[in-house]
Amino acid sequence: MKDSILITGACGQLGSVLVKALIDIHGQDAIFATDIRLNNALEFHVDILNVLDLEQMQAYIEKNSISQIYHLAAILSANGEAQPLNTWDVNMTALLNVLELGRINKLSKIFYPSSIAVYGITNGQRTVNQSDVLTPFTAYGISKAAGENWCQYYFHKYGLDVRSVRYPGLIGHESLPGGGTTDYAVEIFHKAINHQNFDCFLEPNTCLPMMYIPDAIEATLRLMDAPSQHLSIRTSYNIAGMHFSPDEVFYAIKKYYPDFCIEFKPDFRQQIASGWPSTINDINAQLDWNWHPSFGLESMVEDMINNLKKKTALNTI
Ligand code: AKB
Repeated sequence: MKDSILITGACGQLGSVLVKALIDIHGQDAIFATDIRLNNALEFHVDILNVLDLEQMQAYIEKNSISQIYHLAAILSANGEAQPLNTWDVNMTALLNVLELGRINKLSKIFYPSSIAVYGITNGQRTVNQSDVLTPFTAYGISKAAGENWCQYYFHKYGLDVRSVRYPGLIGHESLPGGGTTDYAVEIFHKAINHQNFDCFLEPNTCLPMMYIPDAIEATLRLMDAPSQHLSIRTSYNIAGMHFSPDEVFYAIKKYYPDFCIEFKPDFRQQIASGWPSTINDINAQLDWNWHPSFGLESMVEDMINNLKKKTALNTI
C-alpha cells in the first residue's frame, strides 16, 4: 500500500526543505505537511495541526490514512531557555502523542530528530562518541535525551519502528532557523550577501558540529530507507557533517566578500555552545546505513553564497 506521510513542524528550517524532498519521492498526494501556524512563503500546502492535541492528531491521522510520521515540531535550545518547563512540556507531550498514535494506529515508521544538544558540559568542545554519557544542560537537550530513550522504549516494547538522528547545527539557503544556538551560522551568510556587518553571539573560536541541509536531508532519507535489521541504534544516531568556529566560517565567507566585517558580542548562547561537543564520531551511522556527508566548509560556503545570490537577484529573500 502507498505510504501517506505526516510531517509536523513542516514550516521550520528543516521541515520546509524535507517536505519538498518527500514530495519529489512520494508525490504531492502522499505528503501531509502540518504546522501550528502557516508560512505563506512556502511552495506547498500546509494544514494547521497542534501536536499537543492528541484527539486532533488522531482525527487527522484517520482522515488521511497516515502511515508514517516525521515529527519535527519542537522548541530549540536558545528559545527553550526562556521557559524551560514549558520547553520540556511541549517537546515531551508532542513526542509522546506521536509515539502513542504510532502504537495505536500501527504506523509503519516514525522519524524523530534528536540533536547534539543531548551532550553537555563534560562533553564540551571535544569529540563525542555514540555511547558517551549524556549530560545535557539545556531544557531542549534534556527533552531530546529523554525523547531518544522513549523512542527506544516504544521500539522494544511495542515494535514501533522509530528512527532518529542527532542533527548538528543545520545550515541552508532555503529556510531560516529559529531559536537555536547554531543559528549564527545561517545569519552570517545573509549579512555578508547584504553587505552588512555581522554581530556574532558566540566567541570566535567556539567550534561546533554543523551540517549543510542537503546532507541532513540525505541522512534522514537514507536512515528511513535502511532495512530495519541493519539498525543497531534505536535511541538516536550520531551523524557528522563538518565542524567549524565562527572565525573559520567568517574567513571562508570573506574570500567572497573581502570587506565583510564581524564583531564578537557573546551572549547567553555562548554558555550553551561551550558545553556542546566540537566534533562528532558517527561510525555507527557509517557502518549501519552507509552514512557519509557530501559537503565540507568550503563547498558549503560556495553553494550557500551562489544560491543566496540567485535569490537576492530574484528578490526572494
Ligand atoms: C540548536 O541550536 O538548538 C539546534 C540544534 C543543534 O539542535 N540547531
